[in-house]
Amino acid sequence: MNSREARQTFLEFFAQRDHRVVPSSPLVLPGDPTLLFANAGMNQFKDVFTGKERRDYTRAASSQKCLRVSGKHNDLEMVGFTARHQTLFEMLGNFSFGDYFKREAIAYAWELLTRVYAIPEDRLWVTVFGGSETVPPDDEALALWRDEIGVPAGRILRRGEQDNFWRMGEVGPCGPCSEIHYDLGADLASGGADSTPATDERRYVEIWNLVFMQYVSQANGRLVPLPAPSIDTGMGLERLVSVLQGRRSNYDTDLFAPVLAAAARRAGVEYGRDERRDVSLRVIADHARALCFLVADGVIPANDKRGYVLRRLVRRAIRHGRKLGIGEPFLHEITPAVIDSLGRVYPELLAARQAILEVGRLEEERFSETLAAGLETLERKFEELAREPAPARLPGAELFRLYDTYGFPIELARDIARERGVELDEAGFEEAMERQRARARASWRGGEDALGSVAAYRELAVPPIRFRGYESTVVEGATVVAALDGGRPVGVLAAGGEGELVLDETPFYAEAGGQVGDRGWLASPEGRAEVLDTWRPAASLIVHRVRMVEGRIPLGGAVVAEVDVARRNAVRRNHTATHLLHAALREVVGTHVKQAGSLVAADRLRFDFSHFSGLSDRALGDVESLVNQKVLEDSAVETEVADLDVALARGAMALFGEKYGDRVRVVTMGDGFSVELCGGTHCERTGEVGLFKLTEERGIASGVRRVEAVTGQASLETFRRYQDTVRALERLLSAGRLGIVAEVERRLEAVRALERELAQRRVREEIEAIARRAQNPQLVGGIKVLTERADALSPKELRELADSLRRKLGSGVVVLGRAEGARASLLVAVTQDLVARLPAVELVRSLAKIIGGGGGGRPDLAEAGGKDAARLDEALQATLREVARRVESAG
Ligand code: ALA
Repeated sequence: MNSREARQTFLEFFAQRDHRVVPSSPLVLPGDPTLLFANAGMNQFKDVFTGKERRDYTRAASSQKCLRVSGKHNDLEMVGFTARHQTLFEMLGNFSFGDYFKREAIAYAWELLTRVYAIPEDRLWVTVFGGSETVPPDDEALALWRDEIGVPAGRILRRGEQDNFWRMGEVGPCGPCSEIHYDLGADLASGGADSTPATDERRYVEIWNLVFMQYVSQANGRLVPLPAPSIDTGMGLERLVSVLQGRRSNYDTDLFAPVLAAAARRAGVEYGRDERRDVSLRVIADHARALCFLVADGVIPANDKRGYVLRRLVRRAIRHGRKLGIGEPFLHEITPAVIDSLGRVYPELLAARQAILEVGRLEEERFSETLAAGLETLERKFEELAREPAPARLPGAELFRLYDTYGFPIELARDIARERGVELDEAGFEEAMERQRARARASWRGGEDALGSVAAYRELAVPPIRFRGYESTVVEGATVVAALDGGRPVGVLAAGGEGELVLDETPFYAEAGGQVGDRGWLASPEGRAEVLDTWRPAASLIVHRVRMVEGRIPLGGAVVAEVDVARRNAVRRNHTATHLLHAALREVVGTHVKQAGSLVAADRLRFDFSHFSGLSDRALGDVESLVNQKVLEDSAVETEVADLDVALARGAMALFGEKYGDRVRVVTMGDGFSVELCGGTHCERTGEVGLFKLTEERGIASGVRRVEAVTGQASLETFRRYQDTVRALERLLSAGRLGIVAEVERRLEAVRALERELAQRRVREEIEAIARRAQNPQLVGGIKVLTERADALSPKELRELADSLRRKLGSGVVVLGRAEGARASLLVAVTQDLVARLPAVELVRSLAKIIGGGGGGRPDLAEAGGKDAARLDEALQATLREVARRVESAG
C-alpha cells in the first residue's frame, strides 16, 4: 500500500464512522501564541477538549502536518541518526470531544490495523498506564485490551507516567494513554530474545498512541478533570507506512524515496552504501521537507522565533551538504521532489513552489557569506591564540561576537575548535548571551515605563464604554465619565487647555489594527473641543485626546460626539482597500504572503508582508488591476460576529501571534474574495474605495516587503501631481504630452553626440601634445626614450600612437601608459635596431610589476595591465632606470 492510500484509508475509515474529516491546520497555528509550531493533531482542537470552544461535530479525523523542533516535543537532534525520527511528519488522528471514550477508541484502532491494514495480530503489543502518585493505574484500558480485544496478557505492558501519560505541553489537556507497538522481528532484537517494547526500541516501533483525555494540567501542576472525557489519538504516517511496506526505516518508504534520491543524485553518491553519508542524506531530506512546509505556511528565515528555527534547519542541511562535498547552493534541487510528491495532498506546497525555491537559494547564499566572514575571523583568533604560551582557549566574549555579528553557528565553531585542539569558553559565551537577554528585557521594560501612565488609565473607574462607530459617526447625549489633564483625573477641561475625555458611548474609533484613531469634535452646552486623536490604553477603554476650542466641558456633562466624517471616509476607503490588497497579493504573488504590519491612515495605506524578493512591475500591475476590478464590481462589504473556529474554518485570514477572543468580527468582501478577522471600520460597498493606485514597493527587512497605495480623493490628488509634472515637462521641452518621451530621447542623443565629439577633440589634442614633446626625447646611454601618459586614449588609439611615435623617433623606445579607474595599462614599443638589446617584452614585464600586474607581447611591441593605477606614473618614470640598467649590462 503506498502512502497516499494509507492516508486515505485512515480518513475514510473514520469518515464511515461519523467522523468529520478536518483539514490539517497550518504549521503556525492561528491564535495560539503558546505553540511555536503544530506538534500534534490535537492542537487545533485544544479549546474544544477543554470546553472553551464548541464545534458542530463531536468526532473528527485528520492528517496533521507537525514539526517537532522545540519545546516539550523536540526530535531535532535525533534526525538522521535513527530510522524513525523526523522534524516534519504527518500525524493521523481520530478525536472524540465528549463523545466516545476508551472502549470505542481501542476497538477502532484494532479493527483498522488488523482488518483494514491487515497487520498480523501477533506482531502487535500494547501498553497501558500503570499509575503514578496522583493518577490511578488504567485498569479499564487493560481489561478492554485483554478481555474484549483478546490481546494476550503477555503482550500488554503497564508503563509509568514518563511513557504513558500524554501532555501537549506544561499546561493544557492531558491524560493516560495506551500505545500500540509493532514487532519488526526477532533478528533486530537489541535487548535479548525476550525483549519487549519497554526494553527494545530497535525491534519494536510505536505506531499509534491513544490518549484518553481526562484532565487539564494547570500552571501550578494540578490536574483538573475535563468537562467530558475525550479521545485524542496520533499515528505517525511515516511509521505506519514503513510497517505496511515491510520496511525497517521511515526513510525507506515512498514518502522519502524521491527526496533521498534527489539528494543522493546531487551529491553524486548512492543512498544505503555508507552510513555516515546516509546520515547526511537523511538530514537533508528531512530538513528539505520541513523547509517546504514552513515556507508554504508563511515562515521566512529570520533571527528570532519561527524564522530562526527555519534558518537553523536550512543551515544544518547546508552543513550536511558540505559534508557530502556539495559546495554550491543545492536545496532548490531537492525541494521540488518534496513539492511534487506531497503537493497533491498539501496544495499549499504547489502554490508556494517559487517561494520555496527562492527562500532556499537566498538563505544558502546568505549562509555562505556568513560562513566566509565568520571563518575568517575565527581563523585569525585561532592564529592569535597559537602565538600565546598558555593552553589555547577562545574567550566567551569573542565567541559571542562571532555569533552576534555574523550569526555564526556555535556548533560549527565547536567542530573547528575541536579540530584545532582549541578549547571554547562556553560558560563565558552563555554569560554574554544572558547579558544580552537581560539588556533586551531591560529595554523592553523601559518601553513600558514610557507608557507608565497606561496603568493609571486601567485604574480609571469608568463603566464599560459602548463603541457606536460601526453604525454611525455622531452620538448625541453621551456623558463624560472621565476627564484627564496630564494623565490626572480632573473635574473639568477649560478653554485653551489640552487633555483627555472619556465618554460612556462614542462613535470615535480608537487606533487599532493599523487603523488610525478618529478625529472630530465634542460639543457640550458649555463648550467645544476638537478631538486630535483617539486611542485605547486598555482593552475596553476609548480615550479622546482633545484641545478645548471654547468654553468648558465638565465631568458628568452631556456632549454631542461627532467624528470628522470626511476623514473617517478616507480611512474607511483605505481600510477596505487594504483587505482587497491583501487578498490580491495572495492570489497574484502566492499564499505564503502574510500580513506583517499595516497602516491605515486618511491619506494613504501601507502594507507590509512576508515575501522574499521584490515584486516585478508586472506583478504589481496585476495586483493593482485585481484590486480595482474588485472595487468596480462594487460588491457589499459584510461584517458579522462569529465563533473564532467557524471563522477560521471558513478560511478567514488571522494575524500570526494575535490573540483573538472566542467571538470575532469577520469582514467579508468581493463575494468571498477577502475574508479577514478585523475590528476596523469599512466601506459599505467596495465601489466606495474609488481608484486604487499603488505608489511604492520596496524591501524593509529581510523577507519583508512594503507597498503603499492611495484611494479615493488621494488617488485623484496623486493623478493631479503626476499630471502637473507632465505639464511642466511639456512646457520645458515645448512638446505635447505624447511627444515628451521622444523629445527627451532626442535631446539625450544630442547630448551624447556632443560628449563624443568633445572626447575626440581631447584625444586629438593629447596626441598633438605628445607628438610635440616627442621632438625632444630623453637620452639614456645614447638611446632615445619617450614616456607618456595618455588616459584619454582608447587601447587601440594608444597602439596607433605608439607606432607613429616609434616612426618619428627612428631609433628609440616608446612607453605609453593609461589609467581607467583602478586599472592601468602599459605599452612598450621598440624600434627594430634595438630589439636585441632592449626587448619590449622584458621591459614591459619589469614595469608591470610596479602596477601590480603582468604582460607579454613581441620583442618590438608588448603590453601589460595591472590593478594599481595610482602607481602608473611611478612605472613610467622607472622606464629610464630600466633602460639604463639593460644598456649597461648589455654593454
Ligand atoms: N496527541 C498524542 C500524541 O501526540 C496522540 O502522541
